[in-house]
Amino acid sequence: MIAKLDEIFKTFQNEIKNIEKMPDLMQLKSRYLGKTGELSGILKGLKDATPEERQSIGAKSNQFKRQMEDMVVDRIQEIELAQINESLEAKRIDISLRDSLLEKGMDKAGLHPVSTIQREIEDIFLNMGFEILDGPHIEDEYHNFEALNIPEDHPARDMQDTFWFEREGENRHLLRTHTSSIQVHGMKKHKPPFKFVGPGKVFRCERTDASHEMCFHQLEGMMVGENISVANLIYFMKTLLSEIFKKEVEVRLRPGFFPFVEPGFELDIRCLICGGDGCSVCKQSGWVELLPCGMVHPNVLKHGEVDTTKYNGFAFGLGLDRLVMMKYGIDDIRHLHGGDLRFVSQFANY
Ligand code: FA5
Repeated sequence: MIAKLDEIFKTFQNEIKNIEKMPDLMQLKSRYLGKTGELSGILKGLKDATPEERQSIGAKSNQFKRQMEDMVVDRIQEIELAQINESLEAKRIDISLRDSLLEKGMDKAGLHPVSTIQREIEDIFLNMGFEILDGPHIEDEYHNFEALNIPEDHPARDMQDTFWFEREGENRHLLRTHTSSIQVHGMKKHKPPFKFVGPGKVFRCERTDASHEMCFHQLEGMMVGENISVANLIYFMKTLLSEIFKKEVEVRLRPGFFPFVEPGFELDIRCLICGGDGCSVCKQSGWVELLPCGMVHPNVLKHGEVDTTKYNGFAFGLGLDRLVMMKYGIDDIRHLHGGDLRFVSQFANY
């Protein structure tokens, strides 16, 4: 029986070496170590053996059993490692791929037109001494609404349909509906006088059409100092538009209501898609809302810990996507974010 045990162990050792796949290994394990396996067969035969034989065979078979179990565990690890290596090899990034892309003429990458215009505007404002600030996409009620003079239950909250995060209680979180929240961060960060712009994505739960997206881009601007006037605001807005369009564009200023500015204005641009005749972008009005602005409301300055007896300021919120549409004559905002490379590559300056 001892010889038989040795033989079983030897053939097990030989077989397990050649096993490459997990199901085969499990089969081998049950063939040798299972309830009806080879080792159990030996142990069952012990009933006819002498007590001494039983003891020595029992001890040896237990020792083999343990060794075989250890070998199975080791082999499992080896097979798993081989599988991981195999899949890593299959998914390996081929850094020489560029050559094949080159052959297909796909070697170029460029900026999205919204990014290009954002950078152009940042440069214009940097040259005028403004700083560039960033703010989080996920905001709380305080920064998006309350500190901007839009308390809870204020009807102005309905002007911007909001994506809320599911959580009850005070100061709930949301996806910022406008870059005006950057005003609040900026005021907390600086002592007046200061001036900054803050570009970024904003989110609104609204139905899309030729001029409305759910996720679009704004660029906020804020200037706070002594004796800032509407004339200063108009100067900066005019400089911005003439630098962007590199030509005279017709604009109109009309009263606009935003709780965080007083007085507030809507700066509209004559629709460059239809030349003012009326189209789906300007909703047949001939004008496109582009640049709401106004003098910062004292309540907002107070939230920013600005001394309102000494300082005042202006703010504006430029819609970047619509600006791109006007600049390049794009008749539907959805082209901009549809992910069609054939469309966006027309605007990339490689
Ligand atoms: C605001 O978001 C204010 N925070 C702007 C502001 C800042 C006013 C500072 C005063 C002082 P409004 O909701 O109008 O305002 O949006 C500003 C601009 O974003 C619009 O003029 C338009 O160009 C653009 N815009 C608004 N909604 C959309 C939309 N759904 N899709 C694309 N662009 C949009």
